Parts: sequence; C-alpha cells; structure tokens
Amino acid sequence: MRTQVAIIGGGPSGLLLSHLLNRAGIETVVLERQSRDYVLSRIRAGVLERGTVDLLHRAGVGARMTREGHTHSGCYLTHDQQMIRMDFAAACGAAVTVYGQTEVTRDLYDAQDAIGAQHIHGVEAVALHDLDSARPHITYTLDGQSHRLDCDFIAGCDGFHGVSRKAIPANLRREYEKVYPFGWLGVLSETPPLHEELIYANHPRGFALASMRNPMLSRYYIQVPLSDKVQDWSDAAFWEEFSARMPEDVAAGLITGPSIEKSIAPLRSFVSEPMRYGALFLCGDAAHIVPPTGAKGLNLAASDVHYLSTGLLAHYNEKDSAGLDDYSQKALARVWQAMRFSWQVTTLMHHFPEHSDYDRQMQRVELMQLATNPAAQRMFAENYTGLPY
Ligand code: FAS
Ligand code: PHB
Repeated sequence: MRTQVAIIGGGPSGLLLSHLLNRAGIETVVLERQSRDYVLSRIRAGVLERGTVDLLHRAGVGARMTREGHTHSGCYLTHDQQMIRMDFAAACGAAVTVYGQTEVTRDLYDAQDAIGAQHIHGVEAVALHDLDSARPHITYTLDGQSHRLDCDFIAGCDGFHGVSRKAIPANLRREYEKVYPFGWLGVLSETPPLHEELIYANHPRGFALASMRNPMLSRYYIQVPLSDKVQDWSDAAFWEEFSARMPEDVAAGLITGPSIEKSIAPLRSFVSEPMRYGALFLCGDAAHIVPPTGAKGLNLAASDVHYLSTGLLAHYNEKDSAGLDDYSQKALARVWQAMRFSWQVTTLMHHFPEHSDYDRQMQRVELMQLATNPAAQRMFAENYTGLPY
C-alpha cells in the first residue's frame, strides 16, 4: 500500500492532521493501535485555546463545538479562602472554550468518516524504516498479517508512549524532563458544575481544580501523592477532600454524585528535540508533555498540527518545502513558551512536600501579584488563552 502522508496515532493530533490534509486533497492513512471506542473512552483535556478553536473551524469540525461548547472569559485562582478572578477579557481581550477533548476527537472521527478517510485500527508492531531515504515506509501487523505502507512522509502522532519519537536516533535526540512529586486524581460526575468558571485552588492540603464539560457533567481533580492508587479513593473520600480544598463559601454549593470515571494521571514536563528526522515529523504528545495545570497539552498538539499541515500543503501544492524545513524550530518555539507557563502555574498552585515556609510565601506573594497587578494578569491571561501561532 502507498500514501502521501502516513500518520501513526488516531488521537486528536493524528485525526486533525489527517482531516486538514484530506480537505486539501492530500492522501493520508491513519494507523491506530486501539479501537475507536477505546480512543473515544479516554477522558482528557477540557479547555481549548482560541487558536485551537479557530483551527477546528478551519478544518470544518467546529459546528458542535459552537453549539455545545462554552466560552469562558475568565477563571479563578484561590488561596487562603480568597477567590482571585483572572479576567481574560479585561486583561487581553481573549477567551477559551470549554469543550472536552473526547468531543473534539468524536467530531474529527465523524468528519473523517464523512469523507471516507483511511483509518486502520488494531495495528501492532508498528515500525518506521528508511526515514532518511527517498523510500520511507512503515511496517505493521494487523490480525497477525504483516503489512507495509510506503509514503512520502510520516507524522508521528502516537503520544508519549508511541514508537515514533524513538525512531529518531538517540544520539540526535535532546530530551528535557521534569517529573513532579504528585499526580492528579480526576473524577467525572453527572452533576452541575461547582461554579460557572474554572477554579484552580492552592491549599495547604494540596491543589484542586473544579472544571466541567457541560451544565450536567463536572470534571474535578485533586493533587494526590504518586503512591496513591485509584482504589484508595472512594467517591465519599474524594468529595470530602475536594471540598476541604475549596473556599468554604464556594464548597458549600458543591453538588456531589457518583463518579462515572475516576483516574490518576502523573504530572511531567517533557520535550524531545528535534521534532523532525528526515521524512518523520513528530506532533503533540509524541514530542512533548505538559502538566495539565495550564491546559496546554491538547492545545500544543493543535499548534503542531497547524505548522505541519501548513508546511505539507506548501510542499505538495507549491513545491515549497520551507515550512517543512523550519517545522521543528517553529513548533518548539511555541512548545517551550507553553512549557514555561505550565511549569509556572504548576509550581504556583501545588503543595510541594519539600517546600520551605519561604517557598510557600513566594506562592502567596505571586498570587497576590496576580490579584492586583495588571501586568501580571495580562501575562497570565495571554498564556492561558493561547499565545499566537
Ligand atoms: P494522544 O496520546 O491523545 O494520542 C496518541 C494516539 O496514538 C493514541 O490513540 C494511541 O492509542 C496511539 N498510539 C500510541 N502508540 C501507537 C502505536 N505504536 N501505533 C499506533 N498507534 C499508537 N491535556 C490538557 O490540555 N488538559 C488536561 O486536562 C489533560 N489531561 C490529561 C490526562 C491524561 C491521563 C493524559 C494521558 C493526558 C492529558 N492531557 C491533558 C494531555 C492530552 O490531552 C494530550 O495533550 C492529547 O491527548 C495529545 O493528543 P495526541 O498528541 O493525539 O496524543
Ligand atoms: C479539564 O477540564 O479536564 C481541565 C481543565 C483545565 C485544566 C486541566 C484540566 O487546566
């Protein structure tokens, strides 16, 4: 089999890239190791930057997001019972859209089905070959049968645990990593959200986040030790701990209910450079991971896809490969900006066991600056709503 762009991974990166290319007449094949149902069962991100929203509209998949998504022009940070509103509209004139990654992925699958896109689910033993030659190709097995996919280019959209990144020779890769000493226990419940905007809580007991998916679907998180297991946490224990970390007057309005999803995610910052090797281009979590505190993971995947799809379209339609040649450097420039913001907000809002009283004072003073200083508020708002592509 042969195609123009082979895409490894049928998550948001792979699907959005495939759809943008297909709409421009460029052939793709998406190789995904899981079933579609499995991919659509994952509960991940919830906040879309303005750039991501614009890109989804450009891809022709923004209609349901417009109907069902919610525009948020601010969020809250809390500390010492104080609610500090970050007013994005006043600070930088922008907003975010709350619309779950699961729904984005569903919309992309539906749009890809409507144009007969080629997706192969259940692939195994995916391997990349001859990336620095004129004949790059992928081998994989499906139902025990071996297959080969020849292509012009390969997009590695297979996430942090995928195979694409490791196809770049180790001596050519520079990896940067910071592992945080805690994780996030997340709960999804069919209950009205605690507040109409997101609340990020800095509390001595640990971080908490009140988010949502729609008026009857709430998404909550609490910081937990890395040693915790999901089975250690009953719903009742979660609700008690979550309430204890929110300001008392706000927690009084919490409506609890049974969890319909409960999971623990570790937090890490990770970047692998470069994001290109010969015919291979890495997109999204295959190249970088951010702690979810800044709501950047899915949004970085979108900006990578923007840069790569733009470069590929210029290559095929105008015989101009400049966009491909500077893809890695351009994508990484924005990745590192989001890395910094995600690290800053994670460091600001979480309880670090090893922190001294001085460190905790620094958190308090930085939060007071965000409460009172327009320059600090603008910096936060511009980063949270999304820096320009
Ligand atoms: P993905 O990991 O989504 O998709 C990669 C795809 O490749 C998967 O479908 C996988 O099955 C497939 N794959 C892997 N190896 C393969 C192989 N060898 N062959 C074929 N296919 C292969 N981001 C936020 O902004 N906010 C959040 O709250 C948030 N919460 C998260 C919680 C968890 C538990 C995780 C893991 C991530 C979270 N993220 C969050 C980040 C997340 O949303 C990612 O940024 C986003 O999924 C990136 O999309 P992809 O790059 O497509 O990678
Ligand atoms: C979510 O709704 O899952 C969510 C929102 C904002 C974040 C992280 C997660 O920063």
